[in-house]
Amino acid sequence: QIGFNHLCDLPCIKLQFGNASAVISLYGGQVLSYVPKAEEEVLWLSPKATWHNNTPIRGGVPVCWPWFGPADSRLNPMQMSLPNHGVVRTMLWQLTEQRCNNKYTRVVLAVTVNGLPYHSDSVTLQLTVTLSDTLSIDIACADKLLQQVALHSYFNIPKLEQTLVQPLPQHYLDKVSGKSMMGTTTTAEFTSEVDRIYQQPADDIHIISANTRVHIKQHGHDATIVWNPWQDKSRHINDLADNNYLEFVCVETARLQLDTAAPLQLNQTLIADY
Ligand code: TA6
Repeated sequence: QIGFNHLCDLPCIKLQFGNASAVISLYGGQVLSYVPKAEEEVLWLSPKATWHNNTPIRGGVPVCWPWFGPADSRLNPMQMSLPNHGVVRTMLWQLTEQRCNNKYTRVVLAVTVNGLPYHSDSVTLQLTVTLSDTLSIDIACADKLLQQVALHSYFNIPKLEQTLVQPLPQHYLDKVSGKSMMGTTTTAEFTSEVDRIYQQPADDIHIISANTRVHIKQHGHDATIVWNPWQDKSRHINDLADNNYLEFVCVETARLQLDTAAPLQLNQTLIADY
């Protein structure tokens, strides 16, 4: 089990369904833990994570909205200094609905954002977390403003050097070199820093590490991001301890295209096979 001692003052909701459980933080609207069976933690949470001083929680499933990474110039016309990955990671969300029956346990959280630099109205974003024999996370926004979204999931892995993410498109944008790349396989492996954006990936992706396998089903996405900071980058990240990079990979379900009129509706479902 992950230790929450360092986040003991964080307002959280715990979901239970049979032997499965999940923990969701109201700060960030962020799933922090998913245990499908006794003692098997699917998600990774940094032992140095904090939620004070406007810091996003490092780990679990952060919600990046309404931009991913630094804000695109269309989302930041005044060239203001804006936080990486949007504004809702450091906001307090409200619990708006809860439901429990013999098929699932579900909660709905919402956050209303005012004063985006390119949009004058207030906008509400809704997160639905459904725990059954899987963990399903839905993010939705009825407003048709320009927006990107990513579920920036951190997965707990037993052995980084034996971890594979597949299948992925061969073509990707490599954020480490800033170049567009054509790989030779449909698998991502981790032998140095990895920070890649894969466009138009499959709906089903697997993370295989030693004897564990997590199946990610995704909908409403147009990109998958795969990230591990490796040793050097980790040293510059305050809320990561030196060797923490060996314990996680991020595999993120995202909608990054701004030229779409479709309402925002993104889903990531996690199925663990341990
Ligand atoms: O999704 C990968 C990424 O955009 C990386 O470039 C890396 O910076 C990471 O997210 C973490 O960002 P954060 O703002 O949480 O430190």
